[in-house]
Amino acid sequence: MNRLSRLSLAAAAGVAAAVAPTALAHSNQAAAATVTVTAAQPSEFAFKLSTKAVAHGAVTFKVTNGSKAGLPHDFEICSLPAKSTAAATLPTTCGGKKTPLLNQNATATLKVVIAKPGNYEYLCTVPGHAAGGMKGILKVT
Ligand SMILES: [Cu+2]
Repeated sequence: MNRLSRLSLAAAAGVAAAVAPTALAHSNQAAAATVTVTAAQPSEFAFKLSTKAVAHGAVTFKVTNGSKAGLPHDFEICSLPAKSTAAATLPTTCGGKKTPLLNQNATATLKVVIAKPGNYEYLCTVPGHAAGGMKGILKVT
């Protein structure tokens, strides 16, 4: 449980619906960060993110499989900060929260809470894909 205790990544779809009454519309809370993710762009075994850094807290990933080859992909955000950000050292698997496997042009929304700043790896869990380049780092400040 230590892995989970250092960072809580919570699937928050249900929570968000439950705590979003109109009374909060004028609260001072920072808006949740949204990151648009396109899998398989600019090349088949890569991800394109709309930003490389977000503030810690609630983060929503809007993921689309932009594969031109028709391959399924998914998107996982790892629960623990990476030990190193050097691409060659990034693991090809991790514990975290992920989208369902997405077919070509399919989309999914992944809502997580990243409690602590750090450099968090993301990857595709399809065997061989992360090793082929479908991984990277999101900086959480
Ligand atoms: Cu993939």
